[in-house]
Amino acid sequence: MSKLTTLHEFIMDRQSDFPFASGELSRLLSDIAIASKVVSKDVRRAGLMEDILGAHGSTNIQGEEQQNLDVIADKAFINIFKAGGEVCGIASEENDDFMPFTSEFSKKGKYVVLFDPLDGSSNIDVNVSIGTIFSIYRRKSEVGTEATMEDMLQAGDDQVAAGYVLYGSSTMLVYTTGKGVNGFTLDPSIGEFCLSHPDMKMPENGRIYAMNEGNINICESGIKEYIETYCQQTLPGASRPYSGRYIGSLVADFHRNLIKGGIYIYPDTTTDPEGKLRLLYECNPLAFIAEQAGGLATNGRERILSIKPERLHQRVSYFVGSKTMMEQAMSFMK
Ligand code: AHM
Ligand code: MG
Repeated sequence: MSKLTTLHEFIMDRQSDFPFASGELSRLLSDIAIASKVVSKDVRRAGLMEDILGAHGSTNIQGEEQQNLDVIADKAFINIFKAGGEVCGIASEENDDFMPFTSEFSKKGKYVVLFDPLDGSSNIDVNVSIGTIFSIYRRKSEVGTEATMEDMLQAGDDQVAAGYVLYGSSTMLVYTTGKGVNGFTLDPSIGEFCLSHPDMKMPENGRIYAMNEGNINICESGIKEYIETYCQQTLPGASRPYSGRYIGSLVADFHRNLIKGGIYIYPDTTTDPEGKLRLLYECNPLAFIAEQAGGLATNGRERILSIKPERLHQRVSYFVGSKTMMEQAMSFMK
């Protein structure tokens, strides 16, 4: 049996990909892996612990009810970023404002992290896959000072790394630093993420579409036309229409489509006129991974990664998936 490559070994091997790298990004990625193991441990015993499941009794900036696990995950990541010294500030889906770290130690950090600590909150209490999504940028402000809003509002194209952790049938960490996408599975017996999915590529075409179809009549009519034309017909050469699969956890829907090929659609609707998903915490990191794996991500018209963010909690219409399916879907957008 060949020796497994641990995430830590892999990160160290790849450090030389970055000229003049001083190891901070490597340490930051390792810190993310550690925090995600802490969260994974809590997710795995959630049903047994009263203080882990259920509502926290608070709402976040978007007016959504926070779950205990949202808050636990948020704290786990923030604590490790504060302790690590590579990060000068963060922005999280669960916090109203961005958080500059005020210690002299953290002010020397070169990076900011924007993240959704626990995506798919509505699935926590029903034992369905959930995840963490993160996005790393080099700061714009001067090292040694406090992080600024400008550090946070960078276009997705400026990401230096992005990834997600999926707490599914196993716990997986998938990330990119702009040189391909690699996936690691947590081996609980040794407590290590091990390389299980090297150089991930999204199939160029697929047969799975993921959308909350309850919204089909309150979104742009082109989406209904695309789904009726391509997804719900038996196309020439096929034996049946595409399969509709919607988990309601973006990370899980995205991960399945990354492996099997597919398209995920969350458009703006009359009730959510800007869309539901957040550009900075959800859409940009997964768009970076999708493009690195050969897929596409748009808001229906333009590349997600080219959008210059204006607000921290900005929402966008989101289409992400296999290249051919994305091109077909985009051709229906007026
Ligand atoms: P969350 O970050 O509060 O969990 O919201 C994001 C989630 C996505 O994971 C998922 O794809 C979507 O919201 C589901 O929304 P809906 O229930 O409207 O289909
Ligand atoms: Mg989310």
